[in-house]
Amino acid sequence: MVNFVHKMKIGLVLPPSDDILYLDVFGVNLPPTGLAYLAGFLKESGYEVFILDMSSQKMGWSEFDKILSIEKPDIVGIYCALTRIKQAMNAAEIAKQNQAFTVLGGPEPSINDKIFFTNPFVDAVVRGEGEFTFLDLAKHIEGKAGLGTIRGLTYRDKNRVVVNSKRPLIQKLDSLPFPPWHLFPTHKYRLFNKLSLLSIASSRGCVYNCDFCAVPHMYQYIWRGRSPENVVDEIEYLMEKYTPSIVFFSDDSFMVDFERVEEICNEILKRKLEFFWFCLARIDLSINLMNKMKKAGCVALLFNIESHMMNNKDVVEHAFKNAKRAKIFGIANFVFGFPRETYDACLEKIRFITNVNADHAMFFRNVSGGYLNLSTLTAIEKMAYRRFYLRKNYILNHIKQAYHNFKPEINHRGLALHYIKWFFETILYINQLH
Ligand code: B12
Ligand code: SF4
Repeated sequence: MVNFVHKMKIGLVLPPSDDILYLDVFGVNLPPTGLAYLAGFLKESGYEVFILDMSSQKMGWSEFDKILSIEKPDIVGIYCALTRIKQAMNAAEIAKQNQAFTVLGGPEPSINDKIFFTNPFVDAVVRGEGEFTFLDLAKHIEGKAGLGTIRGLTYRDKNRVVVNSKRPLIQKLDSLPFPPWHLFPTHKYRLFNKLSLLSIASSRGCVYNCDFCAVPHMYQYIWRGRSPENVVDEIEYLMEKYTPSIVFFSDDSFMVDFERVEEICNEILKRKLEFFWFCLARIDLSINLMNKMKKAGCVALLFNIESHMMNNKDVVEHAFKNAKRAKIFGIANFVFGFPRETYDACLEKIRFITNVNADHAMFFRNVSGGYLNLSTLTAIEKMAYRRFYLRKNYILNHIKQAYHNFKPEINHRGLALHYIKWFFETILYINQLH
């Protein structure tokens, strides 16, 4: 890859999000993984990059405007998902007023590119994987490429919107640089309000095709995994350079290939790396693999419980039971407000989750709307937190088990005690949610 310094400056922005209850309950603030890989790639390609994580820094619009007027970026790239549409549009408007070329990327613009051009301040949208499309766009701004030739780009050409052809996916994910986290406000990325947290994506895409999900469209129904060696090299780099207390695998679908997950664990164990991590998991994950993951430092598994799984309570229950046996926290993720989902169906979901013996539950709202409006969904979300967490037996059992979930060898960092303190505070917080 070319490695010389261009004069151009690129600002990458994470706008604030609408859906924040789970952040407060869990004291969690997850890093923007996609922007981090993009930043690493653009930097390595010779561009000056700065990050504005408005979400984590609780940055207001006037501060955002002020920073742009000082930094004077040539291009402002804005991440956008469902929960950040209004905010991404607002960011584009301010960036445009500061004479930058504005480009949106991330899941929502990838699947609904055209609607973003109803906003006159959006110049272009990058669909799907961002690295090479953004690089070509930067070359265009430098006068070295025409917009019409950039694959993966949708752009405004006077009064019409032009959708260029798809960009082929990156063949070797191992060749991408590791994220330059020092450009990000890493002190804000936290779990349980305290533990420092960074993320890694060991693969991209997914082989499944759930109808509500953006991932298959973003990544052309293809899954690509990095080699276990390259993944663990990045973990070593994270631990040496940034020393996070815990690492989150924020892959779209981490467990497509169970064998590769096992190889990653073997590589971690071979290199004797001692760190804690957590990831999204499939409910058919075996107890043997859970045990191996535990040995390699995994402390929590996030299971997305989709509505159809509620017909299969035994399988879901089994997954949480296995997680308990492996001494890993089993966390259930639930979304309320799918299209056609009724109030009663949401109550049924709450009953379900209080009966499958999960260690934790995280609840989200579908902010794009269905039958139920957002204020009803917010009330349901709060009710779900209360009904799940404010159960006497659950609280007592959870405390008993919590200490044993952290590997004693690395527990000298005080994780277990901190966790228990956080747990009590959380129960008190949820108790006052109405
Ligand atoms: C991990 C994850 C979570 C985690 C943590 C989120 C986090 N902050 O890390 C948890 C479990 C908490 C979560 C929760 C939710 N999530 Co989520 N999540 C993901 C997931 C699987 C991975 C994100 C990731 O880090 N990927 C790895 C990086 C490397 O990939 P990437 O982000 O896609 O980045 C690449 C490109 O998108 C592009 N790109 C990214 N940013 C930018 C910016 C610019 C300017 C450009 C040009 C390009 C670009 O380039 C990057 C590198 O190639 C995504 C799937 C996805 N791919 O987005 C869903 C996803 C983002 N989540 C989604 C949703 C809906 C939710 C929830 C609302 C609940 C739900 N499941 O319905 C909640 C609410 C979150 C919130 N309040 O914002 C949807 C968003 C749909 C949409 N149309 O926008 C996604 C796409 C999954 C889906 N089911 O469709 N999520
Ligand atoms: S398994 Fe997960 S990532 Fe894959 S299509 Fe379904 S919801 Fe999306």
